[in-house]
Amino acid sequence: MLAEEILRHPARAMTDTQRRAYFDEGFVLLPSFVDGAWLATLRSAVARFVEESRSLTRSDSIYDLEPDHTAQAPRLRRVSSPCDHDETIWRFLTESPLAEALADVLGPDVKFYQAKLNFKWAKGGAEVAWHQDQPFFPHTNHAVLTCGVYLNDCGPEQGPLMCLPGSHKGEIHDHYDESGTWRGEVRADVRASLDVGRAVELMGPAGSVTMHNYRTLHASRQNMSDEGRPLLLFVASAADAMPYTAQPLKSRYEQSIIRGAPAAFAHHEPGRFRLPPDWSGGYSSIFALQKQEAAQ
Ligand SMILES: O=C(O)CCC(=O)C(=O)O
Repeated sequence: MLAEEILRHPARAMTDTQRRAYFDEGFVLLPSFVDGAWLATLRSAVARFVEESRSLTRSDSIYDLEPDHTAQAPRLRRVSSPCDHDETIWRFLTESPLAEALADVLGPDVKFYQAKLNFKWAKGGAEVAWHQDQPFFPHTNHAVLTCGVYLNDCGPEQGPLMCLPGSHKGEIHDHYDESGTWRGEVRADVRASLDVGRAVELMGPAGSVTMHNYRTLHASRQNMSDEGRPLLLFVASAADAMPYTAQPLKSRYEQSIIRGAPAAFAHHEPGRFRLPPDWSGGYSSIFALQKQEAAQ
């Protein structure tokens, strides 16, 4: 679905200014969007994941661990497909006002693609290098976005998500290096050409929501502060956007309709872009991919 068609539907949860900002800049921040009750529910789910992870000594298809993770001091980098492992997270996505906000920028028919929970622990939580999401999961049209829910307050020292305004209207960059190895980030020459001084840090109190289009260039710094930065991420699309490649983060909810109805027609936008590696066997996380750790 194209922006003009989406905007013809009345707003449900966002203001028209916020919807316009998403389409013009390629991202938007919804400060304090999630209410206290939902936030408490999500934090309980996160605490359960952290408890579960204590017994692990290596990453697996669900839990991606930082190298210094221990039972006494758990350091999870990511939980893949958290909705599949805690039903309160799926209920949050489908029953809270977040689903209405997704419809505001994706159109009335909204489809789930994937979910993950990125921790970015205090004192060293890993950085995420500049990248676009489209090269990871190209779709037939560009009505695809990632939305993030900050579960703690997030300021500049916690490594907030940063987006480059307008970059969703520019080039889709190669995320392979010169030798053809997947890097999961833009090449050094592209990185050097980015005007990162214009990047906007998306920060706010716990419960603030970020949304960025899958073509928007984004990154986040290491978290060297004393506070963790758990960020619950959902990727969703218009129902008529079809993925070209296999889903690396397996989920029983893949392609489930969150709002509205399934598409009767696929919508294609023209373009030629490189396909990601074959991840039909799955992968652990962007952190592991950018650091070139062995696939799990
Ligand atoms: O956690 C973050 O700061 C960014 C995550 C991200 O960009 C991703 O997982 O694709």
